Order: sequence, then structure tokens, then C-alpha cells
Amino acid sequence: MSAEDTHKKRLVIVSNRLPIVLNKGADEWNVEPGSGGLVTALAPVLKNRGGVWIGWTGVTEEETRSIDLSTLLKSAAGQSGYTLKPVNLSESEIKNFYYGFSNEIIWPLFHDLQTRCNFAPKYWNSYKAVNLKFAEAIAKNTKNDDYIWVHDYHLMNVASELKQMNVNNKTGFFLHIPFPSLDIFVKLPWRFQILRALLEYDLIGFQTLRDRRNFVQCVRMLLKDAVIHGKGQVIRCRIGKRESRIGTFPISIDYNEFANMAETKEVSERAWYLHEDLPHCCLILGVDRLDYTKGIPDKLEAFRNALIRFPEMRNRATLIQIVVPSREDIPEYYDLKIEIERLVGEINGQFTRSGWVPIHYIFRSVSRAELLAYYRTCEIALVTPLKDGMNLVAKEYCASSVEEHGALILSEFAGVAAQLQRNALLVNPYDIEGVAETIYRAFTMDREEQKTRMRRMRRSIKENNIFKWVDSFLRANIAKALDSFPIIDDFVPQGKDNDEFLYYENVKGLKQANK
Ligand code: GDG
Repeated sequence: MSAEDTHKKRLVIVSNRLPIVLNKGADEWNVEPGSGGLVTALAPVLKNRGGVWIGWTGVTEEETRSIDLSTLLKSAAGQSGYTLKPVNLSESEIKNFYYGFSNEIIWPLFHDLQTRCNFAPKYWNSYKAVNLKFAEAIAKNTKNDDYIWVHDYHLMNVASELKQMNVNNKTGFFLHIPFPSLDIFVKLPWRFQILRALLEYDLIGFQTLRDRRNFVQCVRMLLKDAVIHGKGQVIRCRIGKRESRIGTFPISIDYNEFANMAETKEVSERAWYLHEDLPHCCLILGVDRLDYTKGIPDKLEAFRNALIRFPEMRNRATLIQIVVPSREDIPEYYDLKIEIERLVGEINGQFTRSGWVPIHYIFRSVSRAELLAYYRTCEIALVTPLKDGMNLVAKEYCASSVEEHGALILSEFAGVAAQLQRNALLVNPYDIEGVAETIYRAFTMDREEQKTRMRRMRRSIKENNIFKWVDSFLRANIAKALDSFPIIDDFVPQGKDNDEFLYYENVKGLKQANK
């Protein structure tokens, strides 16, 4: 199957949010194009084939009444070659579908944090209603031969609604977050509905083999009429006459964009000043959205533990922790912010000496150039989510480490660990002492070892970039045969290179440094 074969269909991309940001100025609304990996990856494909992007504007239906939305969206789409079509959500839909079902049920449950779930029945009704709204917008803006690609956990019901409306275009769904194991998934009161709805898509894509395996096990155990076939990167599920494909497609980044931008004069100068301001210090970087899945308090505790147990790190290691504001109007997120600030204050109070503050805490989003300067110059990246679909920060850090020094400390529970596990330093983010020991290990690692590890990680990310991700997803759905996809056995023995997670015994030899 050649790339041209997948070129013919127009694309309809559907995501909860449109790739734009609407801002209310002093007396008028303005619009900025969205950034982020998905837009970067899909923009060239959309430009090539033409298409539509359908999603919510990010503001309430009530607010959009005062806006000339179609003119704003036209100007945002500009010369991109595709159009933007809005789905309007009322205040109550935003509350019950977005904050409720999506973020109080699916988000915590799929990140294995079931005790944080609020299974309110009214959320499900709103989820169904909004998914129907999306399906109606798709039906209105789709031509017969278009390919419909739906993104993420907010929209699992869309294909099922489309079927009921007799829209029979090919559909694909990609889940950006993890899929939980059976024991956790069965807690969901709407478990059968969600599984059956997902299987209405022609292709269901997951980040890792672990997620796909969890999904397949749920299908096998809960849907007695489903039969799973095949062994490769893409397998099949049949229910009666209907067949869906199920695959793993680890998302990535535009490697060249990061590597090239990290070498620009602006980023180089910023990077130089960062180190100039903190001389003789090993800089350890954390970049996380404010979210309880990111494990920020545990990370701070691990850093404190390292400072207690490895005194030579005092004065010589600084943690730069960037926390990007998110969902702050939800009490849980606000409480998390308070907890982080308390810990930062406590640790800095405990260790700060004249000329050295152990944690530099930044609570705001930073510009792309500033972010890349941190990526480029920090000697260690500390990426320790409790669970993450992929985690692009880890890949961006490596791509931007153009000098090829720098160690990546990585949670075993981030999807990206499947790809980088051999050269990153893997940790269990719940193991405060283990993470502290690994921080010390990275702090004392010689440059040659850092370089070898970093070079291998960069090569792997360069080869498996975001464009390959788009291409393999589309091929998996549009290709007639699946034999061009690699065969991945679900149970490959340790030592073989594959999309499987390995759990290493922690490096306990370092305990002796604890004096
Ligand atoms: C989902 C899944 C999966 C962050 N702070 C700033 C900033 N960022 C950018 C990073 C990166 C992105 O945001 C965050 O990427 P993640 O991968 O962590 O996660 P999400 O997009 O939140 O969510 C996740 C992903 O989908 C893709 O499938 O990896 O697991 O949860 O690109 O660079 N960018 C700028 N300033 C900041 O302050 N400019």
C-alpha cells in the first residue's frame, strides 16, 4: 500500500476543542491559531487532502451569540486549506459533559485513580447528548467519501450516533489517554455501552500495547459475542457481521521542528542565560500541567529525599518546576496547587542557603522559546507522572537536547516508557526513595553515558515522528490488508525490542551514599 493510496479521501477531524483559542478583548473577540502536536501533525495532511476540523470553541453557547463566529473561524483557518466548524455547548453541557463525565469520570478512571471518580448519572445523559450534537455537526459537514477521524475520550459515542443517523463513512478513533485494566474498567456504570460504542468505529487506536491489551481483555470478558483475531500491530474484532480494527499507534512530535528551533539564536541565548544565572548548578527540569495524574507532590518529595540523603547535591542541584495552570476552578485542582505551593515553600525553607534556592517554581505557561531553552540546557528531566497516555514533554526534551547531554528520568507508567525504556532511567513514581536514588544516579552519571543514552533516544524519536504516526493510523484504516504492519506478539520475551513495558529492579546499590 503506497502513501498515495491513503491520499484520496478528504479528512474530517473531530476533537473536543477546535485548534484555536478565542479571547475576549476589551471590546471585541479575537482568535489565535492553536498550537500543539496534533495541529502540527494534521495540518500538512489536511492541507494536502482538504478537509474540515470540527470541535467546541472553548466558550459557552451563550457567549458565542455575541460573536461573529463564522468570520472569526474563517480568519483563523486562513490559508490552511481546511475549514473550522464549531459545535456550541451550553453552560450546563460544559458542566455535565466536559467537567462532569469527561473529567470527573473518564479522566480519573482511565488513569487508574478510581477513588477520584464521581459517577453521577446525569453526567452520562449529558455525555450522550453532546456526542449526538457532535455527530450531527459531522453529518452536516461530511461528504460521502470523507474519512472521519475522532480524537479522545470526550467523544467515544460519536460513531455509534453516526450509525444511527445512517452516516456510513469510514471512521477512526484515537485514544490519547491510557485504557485501564479490566478490574478498573468494570467499575464504570456504563461499561457495556462504552465498549460497544467504541467498537462502532472502524479503527480504534491506542498509545501502547498495554492499553490495547487492556481494551481487548475488557472486550473478551464483557462482550461474549465479540471475537478477536490476529496478532500484529493491528488486530481485528468481529461482532456478528461487523468488524473493527484495533491497533497501537504511539503518538510523537515533529522532531525536526524541536531540534531546529533549539539551535536558533533566540533559544541558544536564553539557554545560556539560564545557566549563567545559576552557575555551577546541575539543573533538573519538570514541566507538567496542573493535574493530579502528573504526580507533582511525589516528585517534590523525591527531590527532598535526595537532598536529605545525598548532601553533595545541596548547593549543586536545582529543580526548575514549571506547572502550567489548568482546570483551576475545580476544587480538586485548586487544592493540588495549594499542596504543591506548601511543599515548595517547605523544601525551600528547609534547604535554602545564601546563593542557592533548591526549587525554582514557575506557575504559568511559558513561551515556546522559553520552554525550549529549558529543555536544551537542563542536565536532567524529571518526568514522573503516576500514569500518562504518552507524555510528549519527554520526547520534546530529547529532541531539543542538541548537545546530546542530559539524562531523562521517566515514570514506568507513562506511555513513552515503552519506547525509551532502555535509555531513559525508569522509575516507579510512587517510590519516593527509588526516585531520589535515580536523581542522584543521573546527577553523578558521566557525560559519555549520558551522551550514548541521549543519542539513542533522539534517534528513536526522529525515526518515529508525528508524521509517521499520522501515516500509520490512516494506513491501518484505509489499507485493505494488514500485512504491511509489523507483527507484535502480545507476550514477547524480555530483551526483544518491542512496544512492551519492562519493569527493572531499582538501583539499590546507591543506598550506601546515604550517610
Ligand atoms: C494528552 C495525554 C499524550 C506544556 N506546558 C507548556 C507547553 N506545554 C506543551 C508541551 C507538550 C504539551 O503541552 C503537553 O503534552 P502531554 O503529552 O503532556 O499531554 P496533553 O497534551 O496534555 O494530553 C498525553 C497527549 O495527549 C498526546 O497524545 O501524550 O498522555 O494526556 O507538547 O510542550 N507549551 C508551551 N508552554 C508551556 O508552558 N509553549
